[in-house]
Amino acid sequence: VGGGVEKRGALIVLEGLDRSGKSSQCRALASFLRGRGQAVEEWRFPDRTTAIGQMISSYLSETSELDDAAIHLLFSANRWEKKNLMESTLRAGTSLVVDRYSYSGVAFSAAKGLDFQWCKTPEKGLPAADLVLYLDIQPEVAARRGEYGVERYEKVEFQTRVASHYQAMRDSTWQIVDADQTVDEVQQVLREAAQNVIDTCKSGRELLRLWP
Ligand code: Z5A
Ligand code: MG
Repeated sequence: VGGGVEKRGALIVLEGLDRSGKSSQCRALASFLRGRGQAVEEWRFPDRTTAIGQMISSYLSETSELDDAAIHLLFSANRWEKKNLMESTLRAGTSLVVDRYSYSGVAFSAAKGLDFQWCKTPEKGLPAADLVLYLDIQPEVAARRGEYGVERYEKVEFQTRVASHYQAMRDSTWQIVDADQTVDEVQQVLREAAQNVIDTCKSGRELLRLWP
């Protein structure tokens, strides 16, 4: 490093309302970038493979009840348990394409009525995304897509509140992408933005923390 800015992989996060297309776009983006010879891993939060992730999973499928603050902290803990691996992977030069992150954590819990600033606190110190690709869609449009309403939170009024909290977190790392286009059209936009930020991080960019 020696005074210079660190050369590393990029932390790229996909966010957006339920059924905005995050999971399908993440998969396509990661495989496109790998096909171009980039070192890329595809991650998602919640990471349901850990013990904490399994508690979250049973909460989301409504087989267990949890206090809103308690589930908020579990979602956050699920990111903290992956923090070291996230950082070492980035520092090894591998980029991460991540399906949901702290921004989901804050937007969803605040939409349930928890205090917005309180929701941000446990996320403080986690790596900040280099690029947040926000898949922008009207809740009514998302509701017409497959499987809406299966898990918790998927009501239109709730999604409208989620969208307003997402909006309050926008900063210069966010790119707003119109998600009411074909899968391929959305993917084109994501590819270009992702490639640009990967190039920037490859030539050197400080890894920042949430939330300055
Ligand atoms: N949550 C939280 O509260 N706190 C946290 O910290 C975190 C999460 C990390 C589960 O997340 C819940 O956890 C979530 C937030 C909360 N709330 N709920 N419910 P999840 O990531 O496991 O949610 P999911 O059920 O896997 O997916 P999703 O996010 O709701 O959907 P998506 O990934 O954005 O969309 P998709 O699966 O890619 O596509 C959905 C459907 O739309 C599918 O049928 C596609 O074929 C279709 N689709 C996709 N793109 C298009 C376009 N462009 N046109 C037409 N149709 C499309
Ligand atoms: Mg998804």
